[in-house]
Amino acid sequence: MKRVIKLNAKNLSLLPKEVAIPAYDRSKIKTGIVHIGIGGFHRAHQAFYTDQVLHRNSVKDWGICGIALLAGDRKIFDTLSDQDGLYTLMTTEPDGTLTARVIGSVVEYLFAPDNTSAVLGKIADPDIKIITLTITEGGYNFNAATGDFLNDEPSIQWDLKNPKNPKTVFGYLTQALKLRRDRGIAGLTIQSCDNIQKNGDTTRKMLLAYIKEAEPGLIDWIEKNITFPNSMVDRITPVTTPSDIDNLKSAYGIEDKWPVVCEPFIQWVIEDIYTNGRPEWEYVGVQFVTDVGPYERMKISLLNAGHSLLGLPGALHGYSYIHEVVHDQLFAIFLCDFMDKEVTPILDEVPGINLDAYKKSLIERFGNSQIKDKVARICHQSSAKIPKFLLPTIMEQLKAGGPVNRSALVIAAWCRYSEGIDEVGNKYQVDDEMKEILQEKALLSHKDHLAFLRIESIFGDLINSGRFTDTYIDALLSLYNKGVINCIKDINIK
Ligand code: CS2
Repeated sequence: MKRVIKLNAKNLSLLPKEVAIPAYDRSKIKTGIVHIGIGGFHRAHQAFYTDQVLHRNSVKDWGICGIALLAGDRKIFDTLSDQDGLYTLMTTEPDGTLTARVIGSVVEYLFAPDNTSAVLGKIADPDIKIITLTITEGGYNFNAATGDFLNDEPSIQWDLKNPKNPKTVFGYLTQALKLRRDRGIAGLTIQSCDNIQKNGDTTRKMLLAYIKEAEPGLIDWIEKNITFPNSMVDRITPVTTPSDIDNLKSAYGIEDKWPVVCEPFIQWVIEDIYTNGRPEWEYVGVQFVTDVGPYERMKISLLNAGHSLLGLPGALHGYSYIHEVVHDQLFAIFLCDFMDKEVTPILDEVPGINLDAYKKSLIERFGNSQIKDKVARICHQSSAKIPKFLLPTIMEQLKAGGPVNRSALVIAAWCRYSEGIDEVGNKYQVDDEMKEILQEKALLSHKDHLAFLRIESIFGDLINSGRFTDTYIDALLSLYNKGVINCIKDINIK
């Protein structure tokens, strides 16, 4: 039986040699970045890149303070507190080779619901030069169809009425930036790391829309002192399971309450418009470019939409994992045809990227059976994802007169999925902010076939495209009558 060592700063030197540990003195690292939304993805991606930067001699200014913003985030805060901010990143190659590395870049952590003033003080601290965000696609709080900020959301209304005691990222940023301005502290960079096209522009637009209501006098200062780079982020990071925790213990003797599991692949492409300095991430593989647009579009419309294309129909068929779906030849062909025929024609050239090789690599990445990415993770919050991942492709293809039948089948599968029961008869929870309306309209769709598409805050005026609604109704009726496998077989021979 292996000796088991609890992960914390004091025990680092006791860990087995094959596990890389921070080789820098963490006590000398100053916090320069505040990250809001310290979940698995941030810990697999930005914190990993930053950990590598901190290994470079003389870099001391770019430690991360991780903010757990929501009441439900207490567990990650407790884990980080218990482990001195340390956690293990477990990367698994398709052949099963596991690499474990302890990441040290998260040097501070705060739980916002218990410590609002500390969070505001931290963001206003002159040492903080960058605020990064992973607040999920839904966290930007806009109407998918119009792009307008949703002022009526109860949490936004709360923040408007209780500015000193905010709950949302918008309320926090507004108060903290006001402190910075009032204290004469320099501006900073606010950087979204979520899967939204033009994620920086979107963050700026939504924050300014909130500030217009909450603190209009601050707008001018923000415009002059804050930049919002766009970026494309990529690394498949499944939800950590109890068996991942056990594997880490049995393979390396490390007791870590919340390690992160991810694929080997990683990519980050960023628009280089920082207003107050940044880490030299380019030395550890990050790409800085002047126009991120083509990279974002490529990634979101191929990888993220590709995930939904496997996830929603795959779940209906009763699959549990993404690799199982893509190992099914029928689904693999369906995905390849979607990428080639519906997405590729609307993509711009992406500098330095061979699209054929990129698409091939996606099939391999989705097929990595070692990372055990659940279809449930992909289907979760589809109402926040589909409008960003798939609807832009549909709208462009409708404009261009191009094919939309594979995309329409994905939307029809989403409708059918929202009933909460798969084709094998298994019931599941539809885990979505909009689940009531999704479920209601999905059930109604058996009689009124366009009911689901009439959810305007998701689909906008898509309902007015006769070409789309005809294709969609065909797909939905075929799903009801023949099941998902036969629909995919039919579409694959077209
Ligand atoms: C996934 C993403 O949530 C989803 O539906 O497509 O989390 C995806 O795994 C990441 O964006 C990969 O970079």
